[in-house]
Parts: sequence; C-alpha cells; structure tokens
Amino acid sequence: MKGREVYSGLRVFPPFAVRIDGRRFRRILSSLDFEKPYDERFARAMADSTVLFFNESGLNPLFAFLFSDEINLFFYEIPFNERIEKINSIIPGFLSSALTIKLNLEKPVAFDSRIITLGKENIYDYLLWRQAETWRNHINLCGFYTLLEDGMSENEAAKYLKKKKASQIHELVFRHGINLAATPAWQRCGILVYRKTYVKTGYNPVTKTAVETTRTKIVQDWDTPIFKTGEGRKLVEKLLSMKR
Ligand SMILES: Nc1nc2c(ncn2[C@@H]2O[C@H](COP(=O)(O)OP(=O)(O)O)[C@@H](O)[C@H]2O)c(=O)[nH]1
Ligand SMILES: [Mg+2]
Repeated sequence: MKGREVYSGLRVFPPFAVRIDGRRFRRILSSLDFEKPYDERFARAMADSTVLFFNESGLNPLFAFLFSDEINLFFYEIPFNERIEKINSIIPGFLSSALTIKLNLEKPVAFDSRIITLGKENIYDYLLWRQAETWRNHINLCGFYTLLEDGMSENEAAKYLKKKKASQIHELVFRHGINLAATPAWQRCGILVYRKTYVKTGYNPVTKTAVETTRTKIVQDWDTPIFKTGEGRKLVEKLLSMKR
C-alpha cells in the first residue's frame, strides 16, 4: 500500500513561505464575543502562538509576518527532507494547538496552509503584497463598521463599499472622526515576529571578570513600518540577512 502515498514525494526547495489562515474565523471569533473589527486579545494570541512556534516547534523560520487570521512564515531551511505533506500538516497543526492554548478555547480550531516558493529576492515583494492586503482589509473594515454605526445593515454596507475606491472610503471614515493614518500600526501594517540578538553581560566567578555573551530572543514588533518606505525596506533586508 505504500505506493498509494502518491503525494509523499512532493518537495519544495527553499527559500519559501508558508501562509496559514484560520478556518471560519469570522464565525468562530464572533461567537466567542471578540471585539469587532479588531480585538487586541486575539492579535496578541496569534503573535504569542507564533513566538511559541519559534521557541518550541524545533523548526527555524527566518521571521514571520501576521495580520488578521493569517500568519506568514519564511524559511531558508526546513527538516523533513523538504516534504510538502510534512510542512503543510505540522505547521498548521502546531499553530492550531498553540492558539487553542493561548486563547484557552474549548472547541478546536484549524488553519489551512499553503507553500509559496520564493527566491530570496522575492520575499520583499511577497511582503509588499501581504502588507497591501493588510491595509486594504483595514480600510474596508473601518468603512464597514462606520456604515453599520450609521444605521446600514451588513448587506447594505458590503454592497455600498464594493463600489467605492480606497480614497472614498478613507474620506467616509474621516468624516466620522477616524483618521486612517492614525489608527494603531498593528492594524494597518501587521505584526512582525523575529529573532533578535543581544549581548548579555554576566559574571565569571572563577576568573572574577565580567563576560559578554551573545544571546537571541524572539521579539514581536507591533510597530511594523510600511515595507514600501526606505525604513521598511531596510528592516526587511536586515531580517533576510540575519544569522540564526
Ligand atoms: N471579531 C474579530 N474578528 C476577526 C479579528 N481578526 C480577524 N477576524 C475575522 O477573521 C476573518 C478573516 O477573514 P477570512 O479568512 O477571509 O474569513 P474566514 O473564512 O471566516 O476565516 C475576518 O473576516 C474577521 O471576521 C478580530 O480581531 N476580531
Ligand atoms: Mg480565515
């Protein structure tokens, strides 16, 4: 029967990204009374689950970018002989479990998972794309909830927004007192999770001298720059060239 494992030979050559997306999270988060459209507790649990992945999964992503119910993980290397079946099952499996723990959920949740093959030089463009989606999503959500507050039904609001350009939605929410340039950065630009090196000064009791050691820790950046800007590009380049 081994021959029937027809997909087991599929492999991916690094670098690549894995994007996982929560299944039916709209309904699930709403039934759990998470704040709409943004609940910081949910975003924190997603980011904390990602940190847990870096620390506990035994896999070695370069960094991660997340927003809403999706997490993008970037890899230069992967164990399991680069087998797609392993990558696309273990990663969403681990993160579903991590999120269940972090949110103390009573019902199971799932993520779907896909692999995006990228050259090192494509990772920046991929990030531009996902961050553009973050921004588009942000504008639409702010527009949608502004219209609901104005008395429209969900259907009416969705229909109304379909015909509007981003700049028109911008104006609409501005008239209602929301400045989209001043909403929290994590909602507009997403969240980064990466490994940071730092120098720790310790004390060697034998030689009675101070010793400096280089350590790494996983950090969350909730103040992600716009990747399109010089500052953003520089940060991405730094992340791409980080030693692990
Ligand atoms: N209440 C709430 N919902 C969120 C939050 N972040 C993401 N979501 C939901 O997650 C959905 C993600 O979109 P999508 O993957 O297309 O929908 P899904 O098929 O229901 O998972 C959004 O439409 C939101 O409804 C949040 O912070 N609070
Ligand atoms: Mg989803």
